[in-house]
Amino acid sequence: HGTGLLVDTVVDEVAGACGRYGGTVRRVPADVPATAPSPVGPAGGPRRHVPATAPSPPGDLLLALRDAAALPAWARRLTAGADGPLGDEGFLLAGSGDRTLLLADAPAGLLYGLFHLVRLGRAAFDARPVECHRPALARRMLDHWDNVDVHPVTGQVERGYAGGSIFWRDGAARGDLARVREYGRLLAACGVNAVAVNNVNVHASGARLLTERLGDVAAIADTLRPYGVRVHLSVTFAAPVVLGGLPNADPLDAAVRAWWAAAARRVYDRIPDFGGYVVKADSEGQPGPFTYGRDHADGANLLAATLAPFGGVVHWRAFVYDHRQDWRDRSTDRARAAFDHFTPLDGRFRDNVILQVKHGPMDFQVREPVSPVLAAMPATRLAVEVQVTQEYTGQQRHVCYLGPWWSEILGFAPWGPQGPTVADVAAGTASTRDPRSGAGGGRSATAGGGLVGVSNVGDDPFWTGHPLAQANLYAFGRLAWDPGLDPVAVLDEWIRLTFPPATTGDPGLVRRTLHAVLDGSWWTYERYTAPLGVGFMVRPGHHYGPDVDGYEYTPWGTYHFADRDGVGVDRTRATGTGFTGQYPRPWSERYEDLHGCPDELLLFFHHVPYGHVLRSGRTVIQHIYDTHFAGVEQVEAMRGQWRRLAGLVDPALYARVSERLDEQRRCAAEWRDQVNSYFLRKSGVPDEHGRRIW
Ligand code: GCW
Repeated sequence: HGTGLLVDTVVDEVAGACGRYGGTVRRVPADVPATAPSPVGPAGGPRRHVPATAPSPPGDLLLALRDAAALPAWARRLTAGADGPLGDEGFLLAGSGDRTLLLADAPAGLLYGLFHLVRLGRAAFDARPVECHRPALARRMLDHWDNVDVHPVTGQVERGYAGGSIFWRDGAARGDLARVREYGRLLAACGVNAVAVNNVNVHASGARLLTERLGDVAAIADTLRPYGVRVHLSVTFAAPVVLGGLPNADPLDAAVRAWWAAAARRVYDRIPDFGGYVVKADSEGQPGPFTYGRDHADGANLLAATLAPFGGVVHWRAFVYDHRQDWRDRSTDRARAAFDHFTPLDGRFRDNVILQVKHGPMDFQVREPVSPVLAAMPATRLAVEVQVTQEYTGQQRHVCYLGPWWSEILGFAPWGPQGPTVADVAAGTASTRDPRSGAGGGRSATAGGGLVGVSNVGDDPFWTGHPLAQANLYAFGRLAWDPGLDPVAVLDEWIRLTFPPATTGDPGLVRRTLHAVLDGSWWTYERYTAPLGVGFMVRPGHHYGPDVDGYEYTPWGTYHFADRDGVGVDRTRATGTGFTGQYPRPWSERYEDLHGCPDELLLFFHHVPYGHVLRSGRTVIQHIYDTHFAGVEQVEAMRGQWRRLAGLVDPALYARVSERLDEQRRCAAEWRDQVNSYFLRKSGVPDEHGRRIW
């Protein structure tokens, strides 16, 4: 029942699926007489129009909008008592064994429900009591770091490892809207409902998407809309100057305000459901309010005020730090920067400003503590930003399933195990607490900002370069919908949806092998790269492969401070940068305490001698050697496991993964040998097991 683009999408999807299995689809519009022919014919399988009162044969699946028409008696019986609201995107599922019912209050709910049925497969038609599903996070968004022009340093897609952009090529829209439509379908199947279509580093052509190239954005929005995906745009804070010819972009200047207000009106004329802006301001050289002596709240509120009448939001990024620091200056700590800049502004942002906070205080490393900003701004809408694109986790040449990492982040409880989690903060359901005193209680926070991921998709035939990196895209959407899901179960869904079971031989082999390769791959990557949370040690610029001292004497604020005696960054209050004090209790105490600090973060918080004994009982230096040898062995094992799938999966996919696993093995060995040799040479401490170190 019902009308509109989204309903048409659902009908198309159902028709396509039923057509494949020889089923039939009947569309019963509530808004046309029961005997009239269906006004909108879905593409796909066979269908006929029948009166709404026709009896449903066994095996039926009924999809309906709850307020569109009276439900048949059997459906009313199945859902008796379940009449709480489902929201814009939620759905209800119930089944008697021979009839299955999917209900939603809005068309997007039907779409998500339908993809849920697809995940269930045959089990969708089992008898089941009423289940209600609603997303935990309202906005589940992917940011594309896609440039419109090919940028001389960062290329078509900044930190993109999957070919070119699906939206832009060589300074213009690609116009491949069929691909964009497929992308919308993919996003809806994962649960993603928003995308920003251009890089947060806004270069000249990207800036013009807001004005003369708005038509290109509108075409993408039109194509994604049927899948419930809203489009957002990264804008430059200097737009009034670079696009509008104004002398300045001061957020308190009346002409600047008028310029942004007119820009917003033009955007909403073309794209009535436009999501809003993403802004990287005063960060890594991007323009911002600091130029005019204003702060981030002034800047964000200016834009937010112009979007508010139309229901848009501003995603203002908290990734602000001094990228020109003097490496000799030990008092400046990049990890502190976001907290120091933003927490004094808590309570000053408008309701439609979302502060978008990277999950860790540094920069998407394989291991970091959770950003303390997430526990320190109770009066601000906060979004958590993760990196689906694998800039620091193997660049989609290495297998690295990030579901377990995101799950750990979202489940982290900054106020201790009884308190709210990071997912609660992103959902807006965390209670407010004073982060420094750790005192509990308080009113419920404002609406949350959701989860944002930097996209890992490009025009590659497998979408993500490494075919197995698709699992990260899928897990991102699923964990944004329900952060409590088990990441291995999510991976299992992806495997079952992506790889049909073998029809001959061992039917479980493909699934078991993919689990063996992917389940622990994040920990494997961690083992052969930078140890114990210290981070970086990557080749500057492109960030691929090892370079232990690559960033050590640079202005970027990412140091490990290894010398002949020890390694790590002292971020304690007692003797270091005081960063541990940005956390509420109990973490401020645990991180401060050399013996309480979790091993995996030890070198993030402490500078220790090589002989320091970890909670695991091993010394730091022996841990470094052992994990680096083990990491490479695990990659070798992954390669062996994968080889068992020759002939069992698509040959092109098999070849692509095989070639990447070879590269992962090569690169992991390079990491092992450079890291181990570096620390052997610095410390002079031999490996207890006498293994070869260069
Ligand atoms: O991790 C760093 C990347 C930059 C990126 C920046 C950011 C878009 O190396 O490429 O710029 O973060 O998040 O803004």
